[in-house]
Amino acid sequence: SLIEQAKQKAAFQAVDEHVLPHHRVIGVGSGSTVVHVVTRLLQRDPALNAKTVFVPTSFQSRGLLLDGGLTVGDVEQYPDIDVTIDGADECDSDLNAIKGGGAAHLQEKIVAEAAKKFVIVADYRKDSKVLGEQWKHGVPVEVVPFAWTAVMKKLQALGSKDAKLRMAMKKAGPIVTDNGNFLIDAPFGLIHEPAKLLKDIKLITGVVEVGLFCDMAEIAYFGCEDGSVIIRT
Ligand code: DER
Repeated sequence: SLIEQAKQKAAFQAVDEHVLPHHRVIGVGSGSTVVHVVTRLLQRDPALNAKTVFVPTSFQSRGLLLDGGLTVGDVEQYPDIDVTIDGADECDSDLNAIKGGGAAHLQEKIVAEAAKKFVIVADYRKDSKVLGEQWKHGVPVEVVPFAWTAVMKKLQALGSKDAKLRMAMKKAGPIVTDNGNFLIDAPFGLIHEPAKLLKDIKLITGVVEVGLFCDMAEIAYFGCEDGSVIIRT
């Protein structure tokens, strides 16, 4: 599809330009765009990959790396990551991002922060001026399960309309993250001050992590319908 081709173009160019031969520890995000990141990594010289440790951010990304025969390590053992590449649900013009569409934003944020450089790869649907323009599912908020109704009330008090506990599709009841927590998707309309909203949500008791990545990404690659790639820094 045009969207998959756009994701692939962005992912391939980002890997080619930011995963360098001297790098030894690479963080790998979660979701569908990073599938193309791993595909490109597997096209590198096997001798280079043999000297490299890849740090996943979910069972999904761990599975991609293991299926590719790549060496997997965790951020506990490898706290100094050369570069982390990950997708996003939406970016604004300052490269603040909404993440967590794939329910993986806690480990993703930890692995992104541990990296010297954080690179976003996405298709054109994620390229916005202001957060909330295109992504209508709200800010993903990972919460301690028994606190979810208390957190929900505080999110509504912060101005979120129609916040919802994320329900599973092929499992009865709510989604449970790789970390054993629940997720609330909290819409806030257009988010003109993402850093302030991040702080306000993070301070709610029972919140584990918030799917707002502010002032973290150094560069973003957006694959376009016509096969071109827009690069924003
Ligand atoms: O859940 C996540 O944070 C993913 O990285 C998500 O933001 C991007 O997923 P996609 O590449 O499948 O759109």
